[in-house]
Amino acid sequence: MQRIFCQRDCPDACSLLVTPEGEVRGDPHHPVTRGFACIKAMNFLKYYKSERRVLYPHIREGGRYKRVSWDEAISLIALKLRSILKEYGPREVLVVNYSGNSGLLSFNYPLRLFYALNATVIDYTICDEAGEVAVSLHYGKRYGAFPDDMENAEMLAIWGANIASSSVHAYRIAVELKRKGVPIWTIDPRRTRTSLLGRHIRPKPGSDSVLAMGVSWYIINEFGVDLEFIKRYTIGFEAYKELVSKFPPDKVEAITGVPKGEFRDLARDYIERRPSISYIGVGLQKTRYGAEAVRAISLIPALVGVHRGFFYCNSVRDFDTDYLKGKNLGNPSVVNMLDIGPLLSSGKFKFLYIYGCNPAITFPRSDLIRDGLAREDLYVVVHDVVWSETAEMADIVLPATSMFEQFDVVGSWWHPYVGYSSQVIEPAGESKPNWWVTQEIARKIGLDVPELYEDPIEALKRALRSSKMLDGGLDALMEKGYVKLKYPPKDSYQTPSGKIEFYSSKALEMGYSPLPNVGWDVEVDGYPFKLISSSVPERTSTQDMMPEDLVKRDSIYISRDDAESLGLEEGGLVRVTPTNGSSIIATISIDDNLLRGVVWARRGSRFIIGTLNDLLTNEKQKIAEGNTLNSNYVRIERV
Ligand SMILES: Nc1nc2c(c(=O)[nH]1)N[C@H]1C(S)=C(S)[C@@H](COP(=O)(O)OP(=O)(O)OC[C@H]3O[C@@H](n4cnc5c(=O)[nH]c(N)nc54)[C@H](O)[C@@H]3O)O[C@H]1N2
Ligand SMILES: Nc1nc2c(c(=O)[nH]1)N[C@H]1C(S)=C(S)[C@@H](COP(=O)(O)OP(=O)(O)OC[C@H]3O[C@@H](n4cnc5c(=O)[nH]c(N)nc54)[C@H](O)[C@@H]3O)O[C@H]1N2
Ligand SMILES: [Mo]
Repeated sequence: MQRIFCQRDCPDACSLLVTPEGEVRGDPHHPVTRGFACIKAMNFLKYYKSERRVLYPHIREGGRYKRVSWDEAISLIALKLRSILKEYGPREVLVVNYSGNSGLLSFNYPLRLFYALNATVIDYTICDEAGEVAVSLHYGKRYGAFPDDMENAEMLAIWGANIASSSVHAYRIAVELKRKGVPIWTIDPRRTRTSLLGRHIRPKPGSDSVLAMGVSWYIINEFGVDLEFIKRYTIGFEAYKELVSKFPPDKVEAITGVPKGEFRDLARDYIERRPSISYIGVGLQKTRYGAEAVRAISLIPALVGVHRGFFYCNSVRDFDTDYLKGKNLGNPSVVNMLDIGPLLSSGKFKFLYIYGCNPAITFPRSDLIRDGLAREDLYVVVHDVVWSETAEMADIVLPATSMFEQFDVVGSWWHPYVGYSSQVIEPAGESKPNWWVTQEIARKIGLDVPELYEDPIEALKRALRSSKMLDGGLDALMEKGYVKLKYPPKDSYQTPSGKIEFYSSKALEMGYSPLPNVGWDVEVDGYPFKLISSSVPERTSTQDMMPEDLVKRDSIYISRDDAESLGLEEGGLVRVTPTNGSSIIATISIDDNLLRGVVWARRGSRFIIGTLNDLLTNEKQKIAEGNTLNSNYVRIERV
């Protein structure tokens, strides 16, 4: 049996076996995959063989796509690129990439070309980055609990994550814990499969930093903190205590909508059931005060004396990704990816290269992204595995190999294993890996920079060679398949004081509040519904959609009470209008898992008219200019 490591942007980063019959199985020997794969993986090979595959390079001519050879495609790209560089300068060349393939090589290597050109690259703010910065303010490095810590937890509190969908191997651990009688809490405005595992707290979306204050209030004022731990491992507790005192239970109840008895019980479990783990999801972080909520939740374990008793993102690694990206090759301009829609639609940029990303659906103001992609004076090249919504608007579409058809090094942002993924299937059609395409473009425009042509295995070797976390570098990975990284111990804190900083000196230095800046989303007059969205088990973001799925349209989900008060029935048509001036038309679905005042849609939704992300703004959080995809309010009317 042959093995690959899944290159989807998912915490589980599974080891997948391909049977001689062409079936995908979870590797029984991998310590986290443990013999089972998600529903997406079971369908991968079918998906990659579907009609959606891009098999050959295509150029758009008179509104239709025409197959061309790689040489023609690359020559045309080089011609365009050269003339745009000459006429408008390198900053007008933009590269957009993100989470299509999270392999080290696939993600990073193509950027070398754009660094060398001094073009414009993006700042990756659309997912979890703000929360990562948040954790680092108090803890130094961002790592927290690993799967085995979760397995040994006496209590699990899952904040703003639906792991039954987004991390099925974490979900399995949670199921095992439940079986052992370990209390499981889920903090999510929606009822989900995850929340059915135990007790469910349903805050108003966007109010988690306040809820974390409420939990901390009970720990500090009623159940008692671990003073020994606080003295030995933290600084700034007095200031933190004062902040928490501003959020007594009644106030927290009023803001979050959660009865105080509920978060009091949660607080008691935090103190009585140690070690506990707070699993902090990306969902709650995608709000105006999302990173602040991550700060406040991550500090609860410090009150009760558990070293790094949280999980948010463990992807901190000492690999030289700057080398893989070619950061030393130039000094590109950087724009926040949340701003791409407004920038493109206002005429900015003349050449756009997109790989591993589907911004026509996934970026906020996706309506403006599509307006931009349609511009006559913008040349758009898309390298993708399938005919994505973005590819369908490109001037040139290039075929990419799937994760089974290329090699790469794959890490996880949850577990500590890194794997070497081999090519196990012949590339479909004329598809090529990401690194190959930008090498060819560089060659055609005649760039005299050796790093642009470096053998990708050599590049990986160099990027891994100085790692202290990975023993033996790429050679060890290739020989063993996967290696467990050595993370620093849980009780080492890489802050200026060497302790957990309740009061963060680094935050002060960066212009942020040294204590969590507790806040919450407030309803906008005339827009009574909060719109949130999240992952679903059968797709990763916009991937895994079969041709027959694409014909269907998604719905907007609403609570039964709200539907009744608006006179809406299942399947009825509505117009949804956000504060940003756009609007969409969709069918409505009644969902008993929703709170009043909250509407939900699947990530990547495409409606009868418009898409989900047309409804979002590009407003940013203060911390790391992170996204606020879950902080939007809308109006809903029958049509
Ligand atoms: N099957 C599948 N797995 C995936 C993905 C996928 O698309 N499909 N995507 C991957 C990626 S890129 C990511 S980033 C992760 C994301 O996975 P998660 O971390 O689980 O995050 P989300 O799916 O965004 O949202 C999870 C939950 O947050 C809740 N939520 C929304 N707003 C709030 C709030 O203000 N407070 C609280 N407490 N909860 C809130 C939603 O109701 C939802 O149930 O999953 C990864 N795994
Ligand atoms: N409303 C709303 N919007 C969201 C979110 C949300 O929760 N709600 N979540 C946000 C989050 S967390 C994320 S991570 C982003 C994800 O947004 P994107 O980064 O756009 O991710 P995908 O939708 O998976 O699209 C990736 C594309 O890469 C292609 N691809 C896959 N593998 C390869 C490869 O090896 N090479 C090349 N060249 N292409 C490849 C896929 O076919 C697909 O078309 O979406 C964000 N958008
Ligand atoms: Mo993400």
